Amino acid sequence: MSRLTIIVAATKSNGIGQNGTLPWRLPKEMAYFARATANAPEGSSNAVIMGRNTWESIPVKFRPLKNRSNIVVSRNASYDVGSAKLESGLQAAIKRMNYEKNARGFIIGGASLYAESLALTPSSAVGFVDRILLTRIVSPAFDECDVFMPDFLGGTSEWKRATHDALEAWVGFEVAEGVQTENGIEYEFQMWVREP
Ligand code: FOL
Repeated sequence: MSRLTIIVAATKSNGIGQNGTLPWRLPKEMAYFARATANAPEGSSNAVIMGRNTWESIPVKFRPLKNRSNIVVSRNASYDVGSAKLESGLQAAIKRMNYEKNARGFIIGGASLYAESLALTPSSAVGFVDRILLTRIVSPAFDECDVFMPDFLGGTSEWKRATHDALEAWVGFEVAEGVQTENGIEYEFQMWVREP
């Protein structure tokens, strides 16, 4: 069973997208995403697993995301992902990540892959999401969002927030602490963990 990490930027109502794209432009936040997902020990690389809509949302000039193994999930076996890798489902994508011996596996979206991966149980053998790198968009509310991440913190959630020191230790670089402001948008870098 491999441990997986979800990375996501979401509003307080869990909005993550609008009209097939990100509702905000946050260059420093995007730089954090790129660095956190690409940072791997010398001689190894991480995998980023994404759904087909998320793949299409990445500007052509940035995909496949450099210095990472890009695995795209689509039920359409003839869907063209160029030099990225195509898998028919989440389980197959995780298996590929495992035999490629990637250092870390990140689920980078979107809504349906977040929901499906959060629902994996430790006994499901292939993988389990035990960490979420959440960038919480504090304000504005972005009420126009039309796609949402599941409310993983609601109800009797087993998720616990890690300290900022633990976040930096895990990603392997210094991360700005507290509420950040970029383009008038307020957000915070957080890490949440749960035990298998
Ligand atoms: N998680 C977080 N924290 N922020 C995000 O923006 C985010 N976005 C996605 C998934 N998880 C996220 C999915 N959407 C690129 C574009 C959209 C996207 C993910 C990545 C992208 O172009 N990334 C480039 C950086 C480009 C740049 O420097 O502007 C990369 O190399 O990662």
